[in-house]
Amino acid sequence: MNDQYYMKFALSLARSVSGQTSPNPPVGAVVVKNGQIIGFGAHLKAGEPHAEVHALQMAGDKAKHATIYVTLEPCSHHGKTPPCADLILQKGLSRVVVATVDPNEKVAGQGIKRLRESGVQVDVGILKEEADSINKAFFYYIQHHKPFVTLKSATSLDGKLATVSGESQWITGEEARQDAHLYRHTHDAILVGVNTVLKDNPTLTARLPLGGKNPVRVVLDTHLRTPLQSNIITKKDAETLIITGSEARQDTIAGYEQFAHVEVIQLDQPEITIPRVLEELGKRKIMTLFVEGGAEVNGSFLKEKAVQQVITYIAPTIIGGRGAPTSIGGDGIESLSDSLDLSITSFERIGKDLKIVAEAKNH
Ligand code: AOF
Ligand code: ZN
Repeated sequence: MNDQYYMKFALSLARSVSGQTSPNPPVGAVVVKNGQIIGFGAHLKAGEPHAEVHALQMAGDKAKHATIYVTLEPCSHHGKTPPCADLILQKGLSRVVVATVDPNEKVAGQGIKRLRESGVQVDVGILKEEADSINKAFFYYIQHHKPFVTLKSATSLDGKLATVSGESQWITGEEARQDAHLYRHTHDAILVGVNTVLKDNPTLTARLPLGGKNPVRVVLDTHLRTPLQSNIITKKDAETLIITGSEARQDTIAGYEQFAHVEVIQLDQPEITIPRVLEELGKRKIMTLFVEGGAEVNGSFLKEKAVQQVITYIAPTIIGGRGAPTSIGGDGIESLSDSLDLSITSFERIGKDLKIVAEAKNH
């Protein structure tokens, strides 16, 4: 066995809790001594013990002189939990293998420094790329204090979101729709425009065979047109945040706020702008945002280049029609140099459809 082998295990632990630790990162840790795994663990939820704590607890007294593999630098700060670097020193480990450094300004190399200063061997950068990819939303959030945005769309082969009459249910198949529900489960919030609420009356919950964690439902609704009878108001299984402009009426706001799971955020400007929306969501510790359109909302995210990742499901069907909407609306751009440049991270077949995941360059 080598370092990569154990780090891969730690990374798979981290990956398995991805989406449930916000606003904290998903982290995995594995303790090894004399070629045997004596402890492992993952950070399960913000506010709960870090990965190292679980792994070291499992290892018990055997942790002395052992090696710990951690997917993220052990912390050095007193947060909701005491510093993991101190725990590692207390337990007498002799070596720490770290995949990537924690960019949180409260840590940022201090954890590694403290361990080294106390004579522990620390090796950094084992499977760094994989760890960085697992941590991409956390890294983005900790740096920008705004959510990492994933824009999802489901279109026909010719890029249409609906027919000319607006019919869109369903272009992609059942498997692709299930796959999208998994993303709802792993995201902190899901966002739509009021037109989608009016047209489709979606519930926006994560409906998975084994149950799921519902994201906060966010609706952009400048004039408060969300009906009190819509599913996002009457179905109380998730929180609903309605973002509105400064001209919305106070009595209409009060109508929504009689529901305990509904909150209205009124901006101090008449129009809803995406940077202000992201700022408000960031303040509410929303680290990941799943944007499910429609075309105009998608267009406004694109205009601000406020998109870090794009997930597109493409069905093998052709709809056509000059007036049939494509997944991105808005005013469009004149010059190709203003387009959003992406690189494809994966493509696969899901049921009858194709799924493409692409990441914005330089996000
Ligand atoms: C670790 N191991 O498993 C995780 C770490 O509020 P707290 O105390 O939970 O601290 C959260 C910060 O700790 C988080 O922003 C990130 O910098 C780091 N996360 N560190 O040593 C872990 N989840
Ligand atoms: Zn820690």
